[in-house]
Amino acid sequence: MMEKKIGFHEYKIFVTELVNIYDSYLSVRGDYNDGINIVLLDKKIKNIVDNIFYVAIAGEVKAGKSTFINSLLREEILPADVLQATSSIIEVFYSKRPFLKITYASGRVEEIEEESKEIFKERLKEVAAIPDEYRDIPTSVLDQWLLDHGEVPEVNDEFIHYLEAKSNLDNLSSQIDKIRSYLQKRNLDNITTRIELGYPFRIGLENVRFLDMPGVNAVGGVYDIAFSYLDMANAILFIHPIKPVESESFKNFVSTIIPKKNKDMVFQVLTHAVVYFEEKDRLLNEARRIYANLIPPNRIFAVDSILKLIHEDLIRGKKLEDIKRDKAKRKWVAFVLDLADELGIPPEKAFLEFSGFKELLPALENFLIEAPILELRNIAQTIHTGYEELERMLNEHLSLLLVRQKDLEKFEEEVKQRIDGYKKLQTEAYFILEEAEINFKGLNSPFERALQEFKSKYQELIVNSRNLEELRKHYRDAEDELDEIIGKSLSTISGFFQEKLKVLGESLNKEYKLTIPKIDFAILEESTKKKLKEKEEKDALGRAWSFLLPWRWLKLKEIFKFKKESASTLEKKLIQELKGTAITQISNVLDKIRDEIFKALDYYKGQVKQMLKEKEAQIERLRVEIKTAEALELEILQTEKKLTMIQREKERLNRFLENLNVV
Ligand SMILES: Nc1nc2c(ncn2[C@@H]2O[C@H](COP(=O)(O)OP(=O)(O)OP(=O)(O)O)[C@@H](O)[C@H]2O)c(=O)[nH]1
Ligand SMILES: [Mg+2]
Repeated sequence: MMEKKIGFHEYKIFVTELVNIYDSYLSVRGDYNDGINIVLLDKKIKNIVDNIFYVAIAGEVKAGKSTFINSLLREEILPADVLQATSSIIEVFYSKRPFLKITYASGRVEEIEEESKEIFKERLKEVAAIPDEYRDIPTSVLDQWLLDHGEVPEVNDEFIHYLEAKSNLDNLSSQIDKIRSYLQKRNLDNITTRIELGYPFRIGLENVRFLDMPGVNAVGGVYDIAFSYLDMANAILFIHPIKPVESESFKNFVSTIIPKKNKDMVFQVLTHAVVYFEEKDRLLNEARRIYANLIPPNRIFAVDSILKLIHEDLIRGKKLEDIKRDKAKRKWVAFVLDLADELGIPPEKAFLEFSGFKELLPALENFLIEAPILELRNIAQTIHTGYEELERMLNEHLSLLLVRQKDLEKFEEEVKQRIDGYKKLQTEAYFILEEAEINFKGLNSPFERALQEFKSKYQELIVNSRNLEELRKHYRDAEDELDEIIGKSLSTISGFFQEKLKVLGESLNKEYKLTIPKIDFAILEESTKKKLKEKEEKDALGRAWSFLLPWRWLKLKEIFKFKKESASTLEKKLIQELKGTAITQISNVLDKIRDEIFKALDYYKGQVKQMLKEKEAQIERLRVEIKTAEALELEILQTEKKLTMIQREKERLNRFLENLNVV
């Protein structure tokens, strides 16, 4: 759909323009009811303006995630090292005021403000990195235990057995002292739950939050929280060294960790490209071929973060000999300069050129704004609909005013005609409401059938799940499919009303010159959907979901009692239990959703009744209002002026939509 690549810069210009368009619309519209739900439209505009894009940077331990973010952000601010590993998720984003905010499990918040980047980096190293001596024990499992139980466990055989089962590590009994010493040091007051780093980065990505994730195969697995972050991400960049290009962890990541609906958000970024400079193109092509069934080729990139950082150093006027003092860079400075010379590329351009970021960045920006651009288009179209409705209303009003000015008798006649039309409208609308009731509430309604089908499909999938991963995936897919069903049902309902009202409107207009106002169904649909979604998350699904988190399985006390059994027996027992819960939860959620859809139907019905009332009042007003000739003339002039303004604004909107359409 996108022909020209546009980025955040252009996107921001579109947003500003739309906000202007919206402000004019509000003032032109005044108190007229054009059927547009202004409260919701307002919310949409706010969302667009405050929209934050989350970009999750995932990958194996030491893949180069932190270095990659640093090079994107043009600051060496996240600790990156051959030794120290990132163990907590760090949110990094643009902020005029530099600050580092650390939230601990105890609720304590530590904030460091207005400090230099070195101080932030040091503090991050202290709180977000696993000390070297503990790298071979499952620290994240231990932390999770402390988070869940709030007390230090007794480190005995049982506990070691538990750790081994959870982390897939063997021989932890030889590490008993280390585990004890680690647990001694950890408590809720030094386990971090959130780390936010705001800094005045020299980039135009003010609305983006980068998430530096711990390695996916970090010892002992991933924290619960990592999954929530992956779920809310707008793009997920999986970082992997370019060699070896074949990666089990990437396949695993895409097929078991990422829920279906987020699969289209994954990029693969192959790092360390300069190290294999000669083979880079071949390796990139190979990756595109190997992963063809997982990810489209235009979402795989080869980059070198170190080269990008050297490029940034040069831009800041750092001298080559100073850059070379950095061990990670030294080798590559000479290498690239040599290569640039050989290929006849100016040395100041070479580092960026070979870094691969020139290709990656525009692609990422373009991808991130694709969805919001659609939203801009929707909003613009809604405003356009509003204007058309206003135009219709004002034209009708104007024509009546003109008749009244010329011929009072004819005016009375026309008003009478409309009142007859209104009576007819009332009866017809009543039939429409009746029909809606039968269509959408019956046992045989398509909506009810979809719910029943959904139920049996997922019951079967859940019963047949062979392990926790499968169970988790089915459950997550069920949530997404439910979204689809809700969406479809709502649009069927609004489609029904829209069509009926359109047909009715046309016949009334012909016979009685009566125009009936439009109802903004699209925007209603979305708000109902959102409402349902929030409910869902807060209610049963949300709770069931955290209950299902597989890496929490041994937390269940009654299951922990069977500690003498093998891990696989335990897992089987747990799966049985979870399956039962999942099925009950799905049933409960379906009942709730049915209720909500019925409420939505009632809401639509309310809107139709409201429209009838307004129309009645409008005609009544027209009839009883006595106007002097001057007042009449003034009103005619004002109405004409308003119509010209609408014309101009509509043209502006059309230009806006045209410009959007070329991107
Ligand atoms: N040449 C080269 N070296 C890189 C590149 N990316 C990372 N490195 C080096 O690889 C090492 C690990 O990089 P990090 O950024 O710490 O990796 P990480 O994925 O954040 O590691 P953890 O947080 O520990 O899991 C560092 O020594 C980096 O200098 C790259 O693109 N090219
Ligand atoms: Mg890191």
